[in-house]
Amino acid sequence: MMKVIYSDQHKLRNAQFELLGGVLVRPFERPERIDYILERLKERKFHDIIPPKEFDMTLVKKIHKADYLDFLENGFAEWKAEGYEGDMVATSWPARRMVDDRLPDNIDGKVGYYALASETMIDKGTWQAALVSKDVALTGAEMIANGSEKMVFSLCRPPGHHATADMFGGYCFLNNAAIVAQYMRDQAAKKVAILDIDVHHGNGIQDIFYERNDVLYVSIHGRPQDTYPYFLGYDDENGKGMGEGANKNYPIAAGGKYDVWGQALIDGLQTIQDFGTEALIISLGTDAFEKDPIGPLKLTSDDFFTIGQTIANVSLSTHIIMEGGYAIKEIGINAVNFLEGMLEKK
Ligand code: SP5
Ligand code: ZN
Repeated sequence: MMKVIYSDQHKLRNAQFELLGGVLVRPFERPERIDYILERLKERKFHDIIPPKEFDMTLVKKIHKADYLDFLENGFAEWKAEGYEGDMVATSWPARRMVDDRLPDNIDGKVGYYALASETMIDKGTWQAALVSKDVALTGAEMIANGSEKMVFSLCRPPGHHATADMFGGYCFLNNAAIVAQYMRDQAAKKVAILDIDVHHGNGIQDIFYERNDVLYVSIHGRPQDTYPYFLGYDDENGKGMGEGANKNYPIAAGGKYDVWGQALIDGLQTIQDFGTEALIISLGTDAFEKDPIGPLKLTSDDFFTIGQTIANVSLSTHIIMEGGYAIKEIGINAVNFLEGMLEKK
């Protein structure tokens, strides 16, 4: 049975609010998401659930900038020292034609400098939870790299794919999939591919690897015209310089079902095979599900099984990393359907 890596320290991140439609609501990305997935894993006999090892910051520093990491570690204390009562949130950005490369001294300025969106607030435990989430990811990567496992599931929370080298947002702080891709490059594989099936485009992963030809990024997502993060994820973004051809986006119009989504998957998997991929990383979001409260696409629970099966057919060593998914009642069913599909080739 596939091994699962999990730590209950994800609960340290428990922000009070998210900004949605002008209202402060309970965050969609909440601790209970993981409880539902764990419950379903146990129900479906995924009993091999192991804690993460601790990894130092060497790999994280290859993906993220030092000043950004310093902000994630110390920003919240500075925010509190300013006298603010709530969680840390950006309200002001270096918008078009402002200076975007000078870090202000003031904490409001700093959080605006490092934020890519304002829905995501940072609370007291966010940094610790993000560090452990990265450990959950790297523990899985180590098992794949040393050959002891061919497939593992890192039950990461918080997610990572929106985080860039120096920006947080979209509920993401450290880019788990990117950190794992770098680890696989250093330890085990010349060519690594990340297939991102979260309904949101993984702008962070794309940005981090955009000019590299050793890590292919393939994403199937709600098109930017309709869907967060709105400002990246078009189909003409193919990579730059050395990275030309190592980025592939499949934007899908709101309302899209598996008939269109599955075609993108077939094409994306061909791209992954043509790349000469030696290790595959899946950014698993289940928010393309039809009942997801913030996703515009219409996949069914059965579709997640089919997706897993279809990916399994390419027979690559595969590390599955949890990203988004906010239909809480069905998140376990959808995530585990995917895993079970991965275990059952067509
Ligand atoms: C990891 C991940 O899935 N992050 C997603 C972050 C999305 N945050 C912004 C949500 C905006 C929702 N707009 C939904 C409109 C529903 N009517
Ligand atoms: Zn998402």
